[in-house]
Amino acid sequence: MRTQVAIIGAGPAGLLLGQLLHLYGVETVILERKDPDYVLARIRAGLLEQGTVNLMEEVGVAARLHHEGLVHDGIELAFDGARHRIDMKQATGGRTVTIYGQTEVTRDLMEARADAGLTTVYDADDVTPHDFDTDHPRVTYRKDGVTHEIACDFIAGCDGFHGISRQSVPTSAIQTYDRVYPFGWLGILSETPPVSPELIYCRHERGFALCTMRSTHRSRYYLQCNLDDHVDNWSDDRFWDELKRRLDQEAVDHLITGPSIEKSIAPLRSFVAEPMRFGRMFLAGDAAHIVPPTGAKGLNLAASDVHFLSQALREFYGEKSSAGIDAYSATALARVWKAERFSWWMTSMLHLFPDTDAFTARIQLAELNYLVNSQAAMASLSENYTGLPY
Ligand code: RFL
Ligand code: PHB
Repeated sequence: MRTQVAIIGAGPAGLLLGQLLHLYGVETVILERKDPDYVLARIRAGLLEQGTVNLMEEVGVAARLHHEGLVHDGIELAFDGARHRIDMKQATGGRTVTIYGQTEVTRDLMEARADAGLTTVYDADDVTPHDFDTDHPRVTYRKDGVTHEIACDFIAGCDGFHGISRQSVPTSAIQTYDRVYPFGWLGILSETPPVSPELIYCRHERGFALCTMRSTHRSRYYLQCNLDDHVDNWSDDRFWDELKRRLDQEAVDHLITGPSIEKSIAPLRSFVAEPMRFGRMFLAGDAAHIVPPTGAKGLNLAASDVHFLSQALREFYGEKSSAGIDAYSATALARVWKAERFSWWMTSMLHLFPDTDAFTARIQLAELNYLVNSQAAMASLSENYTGLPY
């Protein structure tokens, strides 16, 4: 088989790249290790920047997003027993974010790809990129015990943090930067109305908590937990009790609890691999970088990466110019590092660290107090949270 761009991974990065390239008349094949149901069952991100929404519009899959997504103008920060609203729309001159689950983004993109008759190989084993340091890269994979090969012009490694693409690069050609945080997030999904119409980010002496949602009748709550903790230690009752301890009284009074329909623990880390291009292979999304979820940037960075990459490839095929692909890594990384900084900052300000002594706790509170009382600080948070320009 031959294609122009072989995409490894059918997560949001790979699927969105596939639709953008299709729009620009570039052929793709996507190779995915898991089956479609597994990909759709991963409960992850929920908050989309305007730029991500725009890309969904560009590829013609935003109808359901506009119908079911919830547009949010602000967020709330809770600390010291009180809540403070940040009006991001006002602070940024009109920018907002949209609540729409990653599962729904993925579903819409998958359906569009199927409708367009584009090839996605699910359950592809041992996917391996080859010869990307030459003009004739290839990808091999096994399906039902038979080995296949795809010859291509380029490989897009959209296979997430544990994918094969980044691991195929010689260690001498790649530089990585990371920070592992000494805690995780325990998340639950419940078929209950959200406690408040907007997200509440809560700093508390017992640890961080976040109240978010998927719709007007489905809520998602997170609690900072120990890294060695396990979901089996957390009955629903224990989860709700701990959440109530961390929220302000008004929120506790409004909280509607119910049985969880999903419960999981995610570790938090910051990670960047440089560069994001190796000859004729590009990395995009979690394959190249990870952010702690506190800034809600992971999925949105995957979207901005594939925007830059699709523009570069469009230029390559349309105008026979390599300028875009030569600039891809630097262009993408400039935006990535700003989101890394923002996500690290939000995480540092809101979580309890093992070395959070009385002084550090006071500094965290002073920073939050400054933030909610300074137009300049709120504008800075808001422009980062709603998404820096592409
Ligand atoms: P994905 O989603 O991991 O998809 C990669 C795909 O590649 C496949 N794959 C392979 N395929 C073939 N061969 C191999 N060897 C392969 N290895 C892997 C995988 O099966 C998978 O289908 O990466 P992608 O596309 O880059 O998308 C990134 C996002 O999923 C991620 O950044 C976000 O979920 C992060 N995130 C959030 N991001 C936001 O923008 N807003 C949020 O509100 C937000 N909340 C979150 C989050 C992540 C969380 N967790 C669980 C880490 C909340 C949480 C709790
Ligand atoms: C989510 O809705 O899952 C979500 C929202 C905002 C975050 C992280 C996760 O910062």
